[in-house]
Amino acid sequence: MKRFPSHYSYRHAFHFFSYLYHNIQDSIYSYRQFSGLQKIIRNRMLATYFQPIINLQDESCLGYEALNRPPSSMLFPSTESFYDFIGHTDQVFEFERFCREVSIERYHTTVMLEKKTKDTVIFLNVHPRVLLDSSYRSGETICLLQRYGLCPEQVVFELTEKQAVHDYVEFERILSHYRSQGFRIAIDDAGSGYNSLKAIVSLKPDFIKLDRSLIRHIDTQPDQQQLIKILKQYTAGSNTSIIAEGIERLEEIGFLRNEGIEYGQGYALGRPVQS
Ligand SMILES: [Ca+2]
Repeated sequence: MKRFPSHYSYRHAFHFFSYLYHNIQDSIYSYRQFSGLQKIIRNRMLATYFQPIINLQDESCLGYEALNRPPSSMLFPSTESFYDFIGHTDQVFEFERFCREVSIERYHTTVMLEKKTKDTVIFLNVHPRVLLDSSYRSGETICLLQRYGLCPEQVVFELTEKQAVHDYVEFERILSHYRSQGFRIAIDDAGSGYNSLKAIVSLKPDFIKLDRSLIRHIDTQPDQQQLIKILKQYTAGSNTSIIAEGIERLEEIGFLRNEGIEYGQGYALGRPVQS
């Protein structure tokens, strides 16, 4: 029988223990992140910001997107890492329910009471999988809205294409259930991934939120301008409105307004304000 030289065995053992060590370290870190997430939910430690969505044609305010951010910590160095982590756990529903509650409750206090507006719309970021959950569907959301004097017509669910939808026929069926109750749908981050065109064609959303990467410096970028013109043509005569995200310069507002784009969001129109 062939014997390997002893240095091979040592090296092999070293790699194995190193592999084991890193796996254990990863598991401990994941466990700490998981405990951190539960603590955030338990103690309602999310900060909610509201960013206005403005009608570019008449400068009125359509509504506000609720943005929920975790406290900064070593466990979650960025908001993206926090949301990525949740997507890999079984806490997605639990977290979404929590987010929906704090967003609506704080929208009532910050926007409706403080700004004394009753008819603006709240845009809620929702994981597509959550809409399939029966308890989300069973009228829980409507009870929550009634408690704060809101109606379903004032709620837009933002579905990001970053979380893939596989069965569009089934998904469309679920969405029509929400729509029949008055809720509206937006495709979020459109243009930043692979599925946005498919989602736009299949789901016929009420709003298309164009990703900031398509809007930045649009006043000087002919390729981006061409894309916006095509999308505007596509939505003309339909019930779909376009919201341009990430507007940071007045020149961008000018271009989009001239093209007839209905709505915009971004620092040049209003920064997110903490509730
Ligand atoms: Ca969004």
